[in-house]
Amino acid sequence: MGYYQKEIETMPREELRKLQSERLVAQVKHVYENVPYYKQKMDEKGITPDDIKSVDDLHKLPFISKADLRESYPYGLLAKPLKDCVRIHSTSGTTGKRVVAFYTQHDIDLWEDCCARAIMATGATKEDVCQVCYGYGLFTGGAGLHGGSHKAGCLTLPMSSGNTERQLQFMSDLGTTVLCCTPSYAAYIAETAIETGAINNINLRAGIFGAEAWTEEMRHDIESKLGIKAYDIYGLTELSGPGVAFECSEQHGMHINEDHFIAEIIDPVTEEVLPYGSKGELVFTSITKEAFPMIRYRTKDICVLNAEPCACGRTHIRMAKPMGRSDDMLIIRGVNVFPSQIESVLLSNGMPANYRIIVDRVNNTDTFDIDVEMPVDFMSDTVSDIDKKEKQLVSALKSMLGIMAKVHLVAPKTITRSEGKAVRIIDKRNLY
Ligand code: DLL
Repeated sequence: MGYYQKEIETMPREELRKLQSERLVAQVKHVYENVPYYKQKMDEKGITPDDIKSVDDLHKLPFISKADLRESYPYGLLAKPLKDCVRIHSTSGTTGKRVVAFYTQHDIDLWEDCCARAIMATGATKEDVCQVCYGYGLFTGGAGLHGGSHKAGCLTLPMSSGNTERQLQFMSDLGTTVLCCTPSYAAYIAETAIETGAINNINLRAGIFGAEAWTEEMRHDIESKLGIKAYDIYGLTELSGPGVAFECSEQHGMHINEDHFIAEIIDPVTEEVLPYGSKGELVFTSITKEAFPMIRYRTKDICVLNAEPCACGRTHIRMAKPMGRSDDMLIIRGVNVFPSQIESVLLSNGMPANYRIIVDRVNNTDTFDIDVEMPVDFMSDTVSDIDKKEKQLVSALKSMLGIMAKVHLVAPKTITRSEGKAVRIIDKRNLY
């Protein structure tokens, strides 16, 4: 359904591999000749561009990490003269130096192609009205989906995030059919639409939600509240932005735009490359970027790759929903906890996706509290009913995580809503 670049998206695997190999060889030569930082890393490993003849040689190349990006900030990884660049974007990181990514016009063009593929995979055509409520500015979400929407020929509403009632007003007045925003903002929009009755005046058909980890339970919740099909989209600033991978109508993993990016899964500790189907850290190599190429970039996203054929006909491999970044993984009393596991338990127990995880350390022991907003109909419950419901959640969480959390059901509307990427963790242990 809805191909944008069908001959590429359905290219036979052998042909795709050949294309990847040609592009990889050229990309490696490009960085070796134009980026002293890459040259030095390759020299240290005793690798020259002549050693890279095809995708089979990818494993010989050194990795690059966020620390390398920070060390070389701002121009150290630039592979084109600054005068040939037309745009920068930057990560939303809150710690350390930001990462700044550079784009030539060619880079923007290819990035927008990737986003157009994602939009058209929802079945969108020129008849659609696409409302972009990702943030515009340094964040890549707004600009990426905006450019993709133009290429797909949709009528584009460049709303940016925030002012939810105005979003709903435009959605209803202009007949928006495709909504692009973070899943947490989509949940907020759905909540407001239901409360204000705006839900009865909107005509949404699909949503393209990404930029943060979200669960299948959250997908079903948003789909049923807004009456749409919700598609996942993945990407990161370092690689251009959204559109590195996107879901098709099968909604079973995101197709990686493999004509632009080669994906690997590695063991984050040993750095060994793992076979498809294994869980590990996602690593990407860009093969078409001019200004800011990434060779074996360690994303820190924990994920699984799937090379099984997809019923949609696309031949590009799929990545599962990332569980979250290894950075977001909490280690509580020695146990690994991902916020997405908590979200999954809460939603499958009928709770809304409004929660906050608070971790602290008292007398050398981790404390683990979860504030969860109760649905409005709980407000008439007795204290002992609420107590019982909290205990049920504690027990469901214990079976998923293996450790006890204290659950506090709090009044509706007491947890701040997110208009961009949700901040759900307060880890006070980091303060000591
Ligand atoms: O979040 C780009 C983007 C914008 C993607 C809009 C999708 C839609 P950054 O701010 O650099 O870029 O953050 C990248 O966000 O490494 C993941 O940890 C996380 N992330 C992005 N998409 C998803 C997703 C944009 N669909 C980081 N599921 C990545 C889970 C995601 N995590």
